Amino acid sequence: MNFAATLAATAAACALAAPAAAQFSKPEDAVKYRQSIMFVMSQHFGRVGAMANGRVPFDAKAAADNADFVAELSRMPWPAYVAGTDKGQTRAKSEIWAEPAKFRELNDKLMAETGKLQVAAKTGNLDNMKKAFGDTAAVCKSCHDAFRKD
Ligand code: ASC
Repeated sequence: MNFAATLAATAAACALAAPAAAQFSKPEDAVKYRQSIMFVMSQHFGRVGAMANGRVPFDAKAAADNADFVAELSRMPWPAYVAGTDKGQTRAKSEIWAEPAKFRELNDKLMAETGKLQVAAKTGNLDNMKKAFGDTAAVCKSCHDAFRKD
């Protein structure tokens, strides 16, 4: 790999590895923050899904715009899984903190798959988007199955 390629690869790796952390003055704020992001992400992902599943007509511009939001939002929740915030109004399982490498791997997978969804939505091709939507939803589900109560 030449220097420019190494630099680009390092920058990309850092972008994934170090999401900007928000500041939380109390544990409940970290819980509320991550739940808020997950909620907004689900609203935008749901709009892509409605098109992927044929519930609403495919609108390439709306699909691309929503997929952009999903990809951006997918980078945000992880720093809010602050140690000790598996108590109170949260469905986060303690396994998140007991198995951090597994949790981290699924965070990374979500960011990777939503990146692919973003690219797929931009092609304007419904079949591409359906495939990427399914792959992304599968990552949502595997993380929820492992790390979310009920
Ligand atoms: C959504 C949403 C989730 C995921 C998940 C995919 O739209 O709110 O939690 O998709 O259901 O399996």
